[in-house]
Amino acid sequence: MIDFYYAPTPNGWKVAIMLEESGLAYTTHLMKLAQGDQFDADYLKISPNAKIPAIVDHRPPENYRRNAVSVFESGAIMLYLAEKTGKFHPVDPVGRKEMMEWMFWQVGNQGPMAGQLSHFVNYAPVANQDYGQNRYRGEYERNLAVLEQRLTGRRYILEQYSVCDMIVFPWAFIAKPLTVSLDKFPNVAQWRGRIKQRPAVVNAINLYKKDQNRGTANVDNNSLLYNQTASHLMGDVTNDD
Ligand SMILES: N[C@@H](CCC(=O)N[C@@H](CS)C(=O)NCC(=O)O)C(=O)O
Repeated sequence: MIDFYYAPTPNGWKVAIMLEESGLAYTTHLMKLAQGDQFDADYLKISPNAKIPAIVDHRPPENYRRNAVSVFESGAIMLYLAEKTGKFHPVDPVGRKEMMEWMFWQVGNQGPMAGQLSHFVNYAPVANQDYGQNRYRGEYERNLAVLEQRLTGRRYILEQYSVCDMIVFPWAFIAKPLTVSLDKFPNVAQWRGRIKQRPAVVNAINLYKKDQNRGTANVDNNSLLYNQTASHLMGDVTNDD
């Protein structure tokens, strides 16, 4: 059994997709991020960066020689689960190298840029939106261009559907709410449509959908989530501070 620490966000969906696709048994723990569940002392032992997603696997592979294994960071979780199940990852050296390239590209480029764009589109004070929105829309679109070129003549990022598609999909899925049209990126649009209809992906996107933050918690009313400092991890900060 796997404990899955989750909120209905693009980073949460990545792992939800992998869990659904691979048919592993899991228990979802809905994390109320606006209320600060991510700073709970017990959760920080699992996920020291105070973010979702994270997992605890109570039946890790034997060679771990542990009764339970925790994993944080979406890329690390996806690779752990791919290795554990032997599914959705290439094993030949070139395929494996390419998988690593696209996984690291996602967690180091597409994800952070999309996350910042989302911040400035959805949560930043109106007076401070412009510079951030323009910069991160440009970066988000630049990353879409990288993906567009990779998908030329390909159905998936690697030879077959893999953890790379699962990890890249969520932030492309929400292009429209991020104020970006995929009209300029036809390969991405087709790939997105192909993945969106997979039953496992539908289940993942619907997991606790009603608990999505649709802008109710924002910079003006939630200092826990939007004005984080070192004190959030080292001191005693509550939403009333
Ligand atoms: N690099 C991390 C990013 C995770 C992340 O940013 N998670 C967000 C939700 S999408 C979160 O937990 N936010 C809570 C917070 O910032 O306090 C990953 O890929 O797992």
